[in-house]
Amino acid sequence: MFGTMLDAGVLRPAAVEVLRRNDLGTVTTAAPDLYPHQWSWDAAFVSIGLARVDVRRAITELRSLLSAQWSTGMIPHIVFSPGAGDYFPGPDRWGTDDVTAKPAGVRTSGICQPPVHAIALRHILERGRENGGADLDAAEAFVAETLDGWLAWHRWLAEARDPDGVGLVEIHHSWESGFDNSPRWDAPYARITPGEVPAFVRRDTLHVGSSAERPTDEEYTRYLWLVEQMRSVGYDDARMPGTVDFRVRDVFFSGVLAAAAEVLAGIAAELGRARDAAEQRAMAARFRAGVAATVDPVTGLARDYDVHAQEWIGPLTAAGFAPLVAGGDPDLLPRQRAILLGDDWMGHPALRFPLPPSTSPVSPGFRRRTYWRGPVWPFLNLLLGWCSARDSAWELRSVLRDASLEQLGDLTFAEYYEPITGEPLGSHSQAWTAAAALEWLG
Ligand code: 2M8
Repeated sequence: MFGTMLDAGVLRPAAVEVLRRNDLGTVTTAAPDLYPHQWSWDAAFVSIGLARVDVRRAITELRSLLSAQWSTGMIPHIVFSPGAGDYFPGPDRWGTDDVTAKPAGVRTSGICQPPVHAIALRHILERGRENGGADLDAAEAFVAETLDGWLAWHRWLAEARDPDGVGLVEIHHSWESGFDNSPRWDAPYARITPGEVPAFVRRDTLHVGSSAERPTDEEYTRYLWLVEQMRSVGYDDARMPGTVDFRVRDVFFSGVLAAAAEVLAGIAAELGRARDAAEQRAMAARFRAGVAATVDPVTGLARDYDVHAQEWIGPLTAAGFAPLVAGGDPDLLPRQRAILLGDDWMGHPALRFPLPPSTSPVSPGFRRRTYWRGPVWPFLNLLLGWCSARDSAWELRSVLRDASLEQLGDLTFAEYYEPITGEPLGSHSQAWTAAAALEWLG
């Protein structure tokens, strides 16, 4: 049995210490050895946790990320820190150095991740307002200074990745989803025959207890093939859809955009930017509707769509709860909450803690120890908790909070947890896990 009773007096300082040890000065590494650079959506969650401890350091985290924003509006999924530890694929493999849209002087990947940043911005503003004084001034100044950057990010997603206005964001690599090797991506990847991929040596498997916790070499070959394809067209937005073998409308990513656009609309309105606020509100409505339209009437879960195959994607994963993230629909949301709390998910009798596994335990694709194929991800529970509070779904929020705090009481701050035994897996001292603990403690 893993997991201990909550002792906030121990959990909080331990979480603060994890963020301190991952702190490179102006960026926080996603994890000390496995991920020694700044990741886009990790940075947003990290700043939520940091804001509970040090509002100005939280601001610095987002400011650093935004300084790597491409002129297109895209926020890259990795910002490499010079001199930090080895990670594969590193900047040379991404080959973005000559991309003119990338700001000079930073090295980044060439893809993006879900846009949780405006939600983090809102948290920073709230903490600044609670604390008052210099924190309030810094938070308000930061929001005013960066609003245009966050707006440009959302606009790029809406325009470059949903040019037909379907209300779903198209991704070109499963790393863009953040759910890297989820069973969601098995069918699209199975249809890809990788071309020539330069030889590679993985480093990720060196930093986990067992390589079975990570994606396979076959999966990595496909991941790297897509990088070769995108690189061959210089990451040019206009040429990507005609080039890449992976084109999927990602329902969870789209749900995040809907939620974030609504939040950014509120922030823009507070700054007196009525036109931008209206634009973000319309964007939120468009992506909420796009997400709702994917729901499978039989399972009640939202689905991704494979553009090349022109097929819905079936496996029962946590991404199916994208409507709970997107918010809005008064009929759909209670039904989704009942499913989430039910026996196929959080209420499954075998679970160590009532927390949603990344893949349903009743799904044939469920793998208890393998990364995005089954383990429980603490940062995702925090996101679902925030959405529940936003929608006054207090029962769901309280189950998520109590169980999360109990899980995190093991003080490993693991990247993910085995759902049945509660064993910590992947990297330990993962920054966004520590941040989730701080935010749950409040
Ligand atoms: C994982 O992804 C990276 C590639 O981006 C990897 O496996 O090397 C995912 O869990 C992703 O969602 C996360 O942002 C990243 C850093 O924590 O690790």
